[in-house]
Amino acid sequence: MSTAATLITVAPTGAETAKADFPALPTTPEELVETAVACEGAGAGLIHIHVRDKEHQPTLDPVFLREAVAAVREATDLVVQLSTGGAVTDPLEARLTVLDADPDSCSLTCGTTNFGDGVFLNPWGFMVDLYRQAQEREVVPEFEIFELGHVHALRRLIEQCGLPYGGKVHVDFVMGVPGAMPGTPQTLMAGLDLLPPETTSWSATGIGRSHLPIVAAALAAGGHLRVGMEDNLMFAKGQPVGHNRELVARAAEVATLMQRPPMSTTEARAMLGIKDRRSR
Ligand code: KMH
Ligand code: ZN
Repeated sequence: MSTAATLITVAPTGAETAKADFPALPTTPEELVETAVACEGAGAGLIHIHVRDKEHQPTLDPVFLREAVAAVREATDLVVQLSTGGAVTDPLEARLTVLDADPDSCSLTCGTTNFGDGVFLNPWGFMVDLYRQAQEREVVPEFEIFELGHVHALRRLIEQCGLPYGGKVHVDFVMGVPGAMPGTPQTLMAGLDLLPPETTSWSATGIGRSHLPIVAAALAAGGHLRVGMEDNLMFAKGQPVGHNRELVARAAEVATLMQRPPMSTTEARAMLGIKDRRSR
């Protein structure tokens, strides 16, 4: 597992925050592209996208998804990852259709979890369907871990279905969701101990106030980082995030101090085994 440079993923929008509550959240296509360009400039290598409709509501509309993928691909060299998690209210069938938008990568959450007041459903059959479709379409999944048991489910998935397209296994720990595993270094270390041997890289993100402790713990343990307004709306106590670029720039600064500077998009594509779709 190479840990020389750091992959910084930006998750700029998510499905949980309302535009009316947080106007700086990028929700329009123009804001998404502007954010992607700025975050690439600040050191991001991958963008995890949730799309919003014209009323700023989360949507899995295939037209919006395709347009978002095309626009970000046109404006940046970032690895384009679409969320298949959507919002907790999205039906499983609609979440499977996300792959029709031909992203480079997709999220694949390795089990059901409490998610605030809701339940984020990822039954085994859905995980297998999504994984097999991603393999067939040569889309690289990022395995999302919200609970420690999800790491064990990932083992089972790989045992049953083999490796992803590209042969790399990249895992992302999403820590500190209310009702799911806590965002603590101790929990991260327990998760790392359970990772399947096929794992080639991993990253972590801490929700809310666990953000900075998880940045530090992940870097110290040789992992990569995910940051962004999907996970964290406060830059510091009393200081809301003004732009996703601020979170990427701070992560890049900490990573550089730790002798783990941000990875280029070329390095990110190689590390994750991404198929090149850029010339289409
Ligand atoms: N919005 C959450 C319910 C993902 O993007 O794959 C799910 C989520 C995970 O954000
Ligand atoms: Zn997401």
